[in-house]
Amino acid sequence: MRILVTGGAGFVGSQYVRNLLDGAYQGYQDAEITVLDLLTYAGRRANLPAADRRLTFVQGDIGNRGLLLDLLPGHDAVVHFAAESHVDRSLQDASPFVTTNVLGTQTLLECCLHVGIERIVQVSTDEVYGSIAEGAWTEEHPLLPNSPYAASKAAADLLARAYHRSYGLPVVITRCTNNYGPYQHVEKVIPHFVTNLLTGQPVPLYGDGQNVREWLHVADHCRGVQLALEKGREGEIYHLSGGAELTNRELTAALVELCGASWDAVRFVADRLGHDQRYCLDDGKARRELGYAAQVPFASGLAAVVNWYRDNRTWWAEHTRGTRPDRENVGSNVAVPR
Ligand code: NAD
Ligand code: TDX
Repeated sequence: MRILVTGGAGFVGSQYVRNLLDGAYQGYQDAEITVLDLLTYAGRRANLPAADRRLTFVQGDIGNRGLLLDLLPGHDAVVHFAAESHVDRSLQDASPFVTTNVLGTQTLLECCLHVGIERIVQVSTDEVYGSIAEGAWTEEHPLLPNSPYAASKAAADLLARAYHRSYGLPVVITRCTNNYGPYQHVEKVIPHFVTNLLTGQPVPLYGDGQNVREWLHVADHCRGVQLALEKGREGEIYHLSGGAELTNRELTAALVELCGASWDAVRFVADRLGHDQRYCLDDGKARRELGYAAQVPFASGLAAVVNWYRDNRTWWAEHTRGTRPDRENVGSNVAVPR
């Protein structure tokens, strides 16, 4: 079995690759893995083992057709994580999101078709549905994305679906709720708040802090992606949810406590543009068809993640330089229209 993993040096992709190499997925212990990753600001080679005979690392762009046509032959499956992934950045400049998430995904799908790849997983997000005041989305809900990031992921999903319907490309789409875990870039809310709180800096809570997110441990997400790879029906969409719903205010209070900090560190700042109020997925289909169930309890999972950041300061010290607002500018990552 040979698997090509795009974006395998990022937060979720590297967890998936580490789990594959650790033997977490029965029957895949000997899988050969090719990671294709551009190593943007978000990806780091050091997120993966330095040397493993089963792992080949290629630095390159999913939008590079020539490279893909060289690399893909001989692979049985492609798991597609590569993306521009941060909503605030998409509000500042949407073009890299269209280039990578839309055009890059289309190039990848086209090349998979050309080469005859037998299995593709398109990793997507709950954000494609927009915002839901109550209840939970099923896979049939219309796509109503609100940020340029979410719109670019929705476009990628629709292209994947179209390549299945038009050409029979064997692709399965997964959509999951907010991930948390180790190796997440400090631009995202949990690492941002934890690293600020651990260093005595304020944390910027957008708007009134009442927006709700449903949290999923990254290892559970990756288990779901693997199940979709193994058992998902071609052309189908599967939701992977975590079940831990919190307002951002509740999340912040938990992080303040876990970091041994004080609520005085919390600053309410201008809201994110088009800020989605709430996301929530119904994952009944993945439970029934794939046997999916999130396993990591949120409270212990979150505490372990805080400890990971506490113990891995050199990892995030590098990230924080130049990639997030400094102390004086807390809240300046709230995008303003150009
Ligand atoms: P990330 O930003 O941490 O990692 C993205 C990786 O893709 C990086 O290693 C980056 O170098 C690479 N990359 C970017 N552009 C590329 C290109 N053109 N060619 C090759 N590689 C490129 O993102 P993440 O949080 O790990 O998210 C991974 C996937 O999971 C994304 O598709 C995202 O939409 C999806 N997702 C993430 C979450 C979450 O909470 N993190 C939730 C739902 C869905
Ligand atoms: O500084 C902050 N302050 C704040 O209040 C940041 C960075 C975020 N927030 C709020 C905005 C959101 O309501 O916290 C919530 C989570 O924000 P992000 O970490 O930016 O995640 P989100 O926008 O919900 O998107 C995430 O989940 C779905 C990932 O970044 C996406 O890649 C994924 O598709």
